[in-house]
Amino acid sequence: MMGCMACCNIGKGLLLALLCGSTLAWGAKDKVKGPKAYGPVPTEQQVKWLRMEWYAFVHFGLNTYTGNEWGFGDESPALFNPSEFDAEEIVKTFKAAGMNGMIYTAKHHDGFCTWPTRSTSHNITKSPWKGGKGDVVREFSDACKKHDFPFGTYLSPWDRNCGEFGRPGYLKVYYKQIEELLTKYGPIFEIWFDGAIGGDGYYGGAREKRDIGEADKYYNYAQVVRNIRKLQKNCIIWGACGRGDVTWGGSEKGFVKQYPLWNVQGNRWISLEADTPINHRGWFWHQNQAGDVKKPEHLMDVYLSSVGRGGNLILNVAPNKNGRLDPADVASLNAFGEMRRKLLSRDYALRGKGKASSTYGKSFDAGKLTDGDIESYWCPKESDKSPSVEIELTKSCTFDVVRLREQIRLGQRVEAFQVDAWVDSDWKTIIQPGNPNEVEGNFDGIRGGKGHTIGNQVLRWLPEPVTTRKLRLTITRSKATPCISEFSLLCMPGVVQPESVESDAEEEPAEKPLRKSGWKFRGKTSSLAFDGKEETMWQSDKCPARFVVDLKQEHEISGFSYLPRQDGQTEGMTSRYRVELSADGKKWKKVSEGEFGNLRANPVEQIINFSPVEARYFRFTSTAALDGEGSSAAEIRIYGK
Ligand code: FUL
Repeated sequence: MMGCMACCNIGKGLLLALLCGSTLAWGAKDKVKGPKAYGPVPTEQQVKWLRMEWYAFVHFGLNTYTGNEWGFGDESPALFNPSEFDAEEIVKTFKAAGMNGMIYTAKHHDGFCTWPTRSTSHNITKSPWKGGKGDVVREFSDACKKHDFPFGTYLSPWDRNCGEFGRPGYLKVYYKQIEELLTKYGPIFEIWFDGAIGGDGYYGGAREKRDIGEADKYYNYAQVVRNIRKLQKNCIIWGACGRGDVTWGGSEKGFVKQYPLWNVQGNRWISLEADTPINHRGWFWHQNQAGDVKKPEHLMDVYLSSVGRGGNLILNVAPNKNGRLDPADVASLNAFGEMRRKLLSRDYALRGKGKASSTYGKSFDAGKLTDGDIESYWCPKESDKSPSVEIELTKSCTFDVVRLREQIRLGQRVEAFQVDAWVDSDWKTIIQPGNPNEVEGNFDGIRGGKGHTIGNQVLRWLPEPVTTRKLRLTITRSKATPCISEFSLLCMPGVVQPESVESDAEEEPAEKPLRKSGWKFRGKTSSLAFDGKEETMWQSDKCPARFVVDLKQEHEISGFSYLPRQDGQTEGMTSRYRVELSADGKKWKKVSEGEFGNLRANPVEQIINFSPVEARYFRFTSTAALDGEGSSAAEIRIYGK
């Protein structure tokens, strides 16, 4: 097995990888044939990709300047001027935190291309930055090359700028963009095809709604995938209507939607990638995001419920208007990076002695679980229906995280496992075997979860630390003879506090939310959007729908916030709004109108600021809403003094 590992590690290309894969089923010394692959197996690229574990997402474009999450497509390229942008600095920051690559949004839904593309004039050559000679994709990809850091790109299929969007004409534009990104910037480790597939937009001035019908057909993803394989065969394809190598984890909170997790779709291996922004405000940098950064301990929960369930994690850290990462975001990233490093720094099971209920042969003996070699694996006899291994550690130790890995090159097999520890002269179960019907969703099971699937890796954080010198692993259910490559015992470190830094963003809007006192609400159930409770909400059965709040006295009003419903439903979430103010409740002044983009996938609070206006009455209109006929709001706050 060692020979195999060496050739895979140095990654000498496809031929070696194939040779390596074909010897996998053989024990090197005794030539005993191991089990054949079961079900779909990952490609060499998918294996490599899974071992990256986590990397950065970088949302940076015109939205950084407008405060939008989804630009409409009519934003001026003149806004883009990140005078202090330093790609190398950003790459170094990610690398120092322990991340293993980065993916940059070369084009988001607003259609603005941050490289000098020939496909559309809506691009960076029209921006003042570097006198129209700038190229963000070039700077990031060069910096990544210099620091030996994999570079990937996100290219939104939905393009709210292009007049041809939704028609065949757009496809030429889009295909050209894919080709440019895959031929001019060196190796791309992953290309992202976002699922947001259409709706309203600027579309060259038409300002209308465009429906593309079936996305898979419209984009002809079957052909797109074939073309990408020709241009860059090692590039991992995200999405592409299920034709890619990797698919969405299912939330934008950073967990893969459920555990047990199977990397199988039909007869193909497909991996999951969980995505989330480090800041609670959204994917792009926002002026008012300060202080809303996710804490390192929360990021650890994210890690455990993405990587720890067998997927990968892409964590977004967005540059600000100057092109620099926000110090508050970096502080949290570094602190989490340090926690992860500590967690993985020592495997207490390493070199432990394993005694298995059965083995296929010497090359697959139980010692393979603790030899620190990710390629070698323990495999019991096919006739052994409840295979187990007793592991005696080199000395007694205390741990609270158990990590297991399957040899995924032979397919995913294990459905449930159990771990016992020898404590006080008896076996004590420290991980109960999971039942396939008990599904962990959200952040469930972070501590004390059960033993379900393993796949690339599973991390189970025990309810409390265990001290022992002897453990037992039992595979209680498996679709085929299990092939387990690693059994590790780790220790969760204490929380690392982020360095105290000044965020570049402003704190909340300069003003605080107004205190509700004697307010009168006109509009059925509208008071429920002001009761401080997320679980109750304003709901109207129509859209547009509006309500009025009488604040009983004049205030200088300078903003408001909208929290969409938090109950997991999307019906009635306001996607377009209008806010008007009035001194007398009769004559209204529109102070803000716009879009709350991306609420379906990322239903976080939206904060909108505007120039202060003296007013007593506040009128909120939901002018468009998601799903169904109605409108809703979980909480609304009015800012001012
Ligand atoms: C979503 C997009 O709509 C968001 O704006 C963001 O880019 C996220 C990563 O994917 O589908």
